[in-house]
Amino acid sequence: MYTQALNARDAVAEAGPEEAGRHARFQARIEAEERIEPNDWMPEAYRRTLVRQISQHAHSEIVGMLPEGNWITRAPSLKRKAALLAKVQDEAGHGLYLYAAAETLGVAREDLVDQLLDGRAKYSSIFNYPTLTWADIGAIGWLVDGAAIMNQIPLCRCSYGPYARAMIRICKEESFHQRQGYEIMLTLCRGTPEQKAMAQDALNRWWWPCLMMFGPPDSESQHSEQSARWKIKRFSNDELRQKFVDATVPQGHHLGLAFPDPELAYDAETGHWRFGAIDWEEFRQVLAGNGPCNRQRMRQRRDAHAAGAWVREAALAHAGKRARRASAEAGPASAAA
Ligand code: FAQ
Repeated sequence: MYTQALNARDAVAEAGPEEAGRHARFQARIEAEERIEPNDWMPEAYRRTLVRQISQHAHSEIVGMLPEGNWITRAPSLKRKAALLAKVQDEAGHGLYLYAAAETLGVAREDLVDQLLDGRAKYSSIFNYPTLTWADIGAIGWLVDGAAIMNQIPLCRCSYGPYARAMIRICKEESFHQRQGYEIMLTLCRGTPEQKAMAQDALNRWWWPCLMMFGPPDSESQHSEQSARWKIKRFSNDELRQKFVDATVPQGHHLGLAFPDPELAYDAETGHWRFGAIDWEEFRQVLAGNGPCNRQRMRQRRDAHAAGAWVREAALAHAGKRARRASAEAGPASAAA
């Protein structure tokens, strides 16, 4: 992290006074809370950071459809099925807004998708865990969407305009997702002892992976310092993790569930819930491709991409036909212009 920041500054210093002036003016705009727009000058490292984060975020939304997608055909009622179908479609939409936001930075969506499919790009660790029972759909909505909102509300104020604007709509939809998940958990917890046990089991399996969603501890986060300086990140990984724990623990207690952490305790002095040590080795393993479902998720994405090739070809052919028809109707004058 520190090294990267030094390198960025060294590069500016080496580039000469004109370049240094451009960087200083850019940073002044950031400090003044101005939004940076696609046609504005920006440091190459800022552009690359955004492409990395926005594309990984888009991939997460797309891969994130898979664990819940498994339960669309097995939802326990028509109402639950309709809500889940709509939620999964929302996630596809989020992926598309985010790819579009990344494209404003001069990258092609096809290249970003290739990076995901050939394993060069990351997506959120959380989507490498299995959905074993219906209660997992409740836990994903309550906890995974809950964690996503905690991380994404500050991104609505991100310095890059297209990303910030995409996040506003995404957050509105995520908060509906979170509530539908909590309502599934509430229904299970008020149901039979077996249903409550399913909810407890889902919480036991999802709690720790959800805490990992916020990324490595601040002391090991490579990008945080620079991203905070550029006001891409407004809170650190650890700050957001703590906010999530503080918001979620009372919700779990309201459900009558116990958290799988014997060290979880309210600290009246700080007003925060203290929690036990996160297993960062598990996180590293999941990022390295060795989580419970990494291989299955990537196989499903590659298969879906291959199966959708004819749709992309047909859409391109249709767009080409419309463009040719429009230019023929406009006549030779417009073709000459
Ligand atoms: N999983 O230096 P930092 C959702 C990587 S969307 C995998 O701290 P940064 C909606 C990180 O990329 C969930 N990789 O990095 C939904 C970096 O690797 P790199 C996704 C992770 O960027 C709900 C390296 O570790 N949300 O859930 C993870 O400053 C339900 C070092 O880390 C977003 O993407 C992880 N958990 O902070 C959908 C939000 N954590 O790139 C379906 C936007 C870290 O050097 C169902 N992203 N890494 O190779 C962010 O806010 C940030 O990118 C962080 C990481 C906070 C995730």
